[in-house]
Amino acid sequence: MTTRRLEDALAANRREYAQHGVTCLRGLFDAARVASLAAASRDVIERPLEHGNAGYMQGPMTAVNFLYRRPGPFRDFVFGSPAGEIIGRVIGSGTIRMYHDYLFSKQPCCEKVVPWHTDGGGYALQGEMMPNLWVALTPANAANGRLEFIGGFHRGPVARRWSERREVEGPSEPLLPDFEDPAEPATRRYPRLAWDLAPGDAVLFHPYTPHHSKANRSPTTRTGYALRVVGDDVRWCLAKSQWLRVPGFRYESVADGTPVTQDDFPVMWRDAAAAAA
Ligand SMILES: O=C(O)CCC(=O)C(=O)O
Repeated sequence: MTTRRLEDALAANRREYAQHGVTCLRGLFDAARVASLAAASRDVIERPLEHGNAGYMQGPMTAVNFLYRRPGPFRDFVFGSPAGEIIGRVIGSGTIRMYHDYLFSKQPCCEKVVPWHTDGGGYALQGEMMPNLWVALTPANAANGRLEFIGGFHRGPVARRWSERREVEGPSEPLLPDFEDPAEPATRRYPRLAWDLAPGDAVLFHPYTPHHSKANRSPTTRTGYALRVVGDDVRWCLAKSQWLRVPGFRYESVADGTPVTQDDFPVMWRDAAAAAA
């Protein structure tokens, strides 16, 4: 697709992302590439540690990260698909760098509920341009644990909270509201958004958009490949959180307030027109 056509195709997504902090992207990735990712994901589910690192939810569900660091379909997708350009054009960033990836899979009858959280709260980074592109590799729907979002919440200061910390941090850490409580004002105020996805469809969401996924109560597997990326306005903020540590990265080598330009975070896409201007 030409840049002009892609820009046009994404106009509604840009508006939706700005308003709700999440947008659904349908059919933008090559079907053969998605099929190759889906096949690779089945290998990861069988032998997770041969492909990447175990995330903290690995076990009750498949949660394996840094797959893109090894040659193969995940790396090819990160650097050879239009994912970086699509993200950059929706969020308005001239450069998109890889921060980390995650394969998340729930087998049939997987009871694991991923609780409400925001991704940005767990990074040693500050800024708005560090979204998550979650690409469906199987159908994802209400029965098998699709992602659900709290629309518009990212625009309020309270969104800089991270619910899962209630278990691991002290009581001084502010909490996300309990979106499961119908009496909670935020539950009434903000819309709950979710889309059924076909393989190759994706949701792109802001780092401070609360999201969760329920158990898989269906007979089919639900798998998604999540890319967490950084754009132009992102800066190191070591004081904030080092909950998600990037393996091999020397955190002591960076200073708060400096941009993320280190080789550990390779460029996925750069807007050639903006760079030439
Ligand atoms: O795939 C899931 O169920 C959870 C994904 C998620 O929470 C994330 O990518 O941040």
